[in-house]
Amino acid sequence: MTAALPAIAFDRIGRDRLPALLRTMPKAELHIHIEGSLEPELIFKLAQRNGVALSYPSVEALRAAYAFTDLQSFLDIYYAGASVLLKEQDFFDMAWAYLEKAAAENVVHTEIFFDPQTHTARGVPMQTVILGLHHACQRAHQELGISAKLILCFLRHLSEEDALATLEAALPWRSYFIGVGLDSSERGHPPEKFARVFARAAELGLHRVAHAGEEGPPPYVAGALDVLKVERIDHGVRSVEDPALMDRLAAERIPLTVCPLSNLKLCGVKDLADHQLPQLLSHGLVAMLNSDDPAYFGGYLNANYLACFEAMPSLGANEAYVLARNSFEASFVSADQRAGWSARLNEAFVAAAA
Ligand code: ES4
Ligand code: ZN
Repeated sequence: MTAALPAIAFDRIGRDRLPALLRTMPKAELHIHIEGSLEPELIFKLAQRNGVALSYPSVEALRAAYAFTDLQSFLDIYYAGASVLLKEQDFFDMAWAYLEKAAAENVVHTEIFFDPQTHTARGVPMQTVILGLHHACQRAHQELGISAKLILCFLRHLSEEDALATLEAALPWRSYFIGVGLDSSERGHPPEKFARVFARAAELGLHRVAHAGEEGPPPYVAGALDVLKVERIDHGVRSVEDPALMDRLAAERIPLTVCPLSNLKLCGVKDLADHQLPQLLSHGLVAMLNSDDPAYFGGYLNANYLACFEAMPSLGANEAYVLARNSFEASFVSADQRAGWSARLNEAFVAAAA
């Protein structure tokens, strides 16, 4: 339950005050691939520390290669970047760098995706991956006051057998992650391919999310709901192509973790002004903004909020409030935690409107 205000009437907060409000409002981030937070500088530092050869001569040359045409063109370079991660300390350093940035942007809660198969396939033990990330989350909670949880993602371009084996291999650290997700190349890999592993995750009491409707068609969104029994859809922007699906998402209050700068960089939309976000919001969907792979897509969470509010004239203070409130509603946390953050959000907006 979200702490309710009688009506949302923050129109009196002028557009000129939105950038500061967007930066300072408390919010949750629910769609961030930790390997996508690896900045070129850290890639080079870890490559040197671990004696890994990179195919780019410099940080600048690597960054210059970040010109993507679609999801696959990005994934190729993203998996290459992750090849520098070998030791527990590497995973810790990567997550810590993200958590420091998130805390500085007033992200009070984050649910972080990680791709174990990207690492175990290179011979990195599961324990190395999970412990490095877990210790960063634990320390960030203590020292930065940010709540951080992990979601284990399966790579959909690999087989379901591989996903099942990955889930079993992670079970010794079951208490260190709250759910499972599904990412990587969407087209040609429908959700139905992963029915058994998601059923197993449900049996284990894990939360379930899946990327769907990023590049894939609306039936992939419906399939993720019906077959994988996911509680949230990651991206889901192509749902706007199916009016019946839009009605269902609104009626069932299925959250969509929308990543606008990602969609822009991967050419899902030509311009942010063309993005589906205003349609999703006007249909009453539980959408919020997220950074996806911030080191690759040109910005962290606040950059996503600022760019959208600048590019989309229909977004004002009411929408800012709804997006942040949705981020808490969609979080996998206790009702008490949600209520606490929602109350802080209300205070911030009431103060801004006074
Ligand atoms: C991803 Cl943007 C995106 N889509 C699907 N899988 C991913 N893994 C990392 N970023
Ligand atoms: Zn993603």
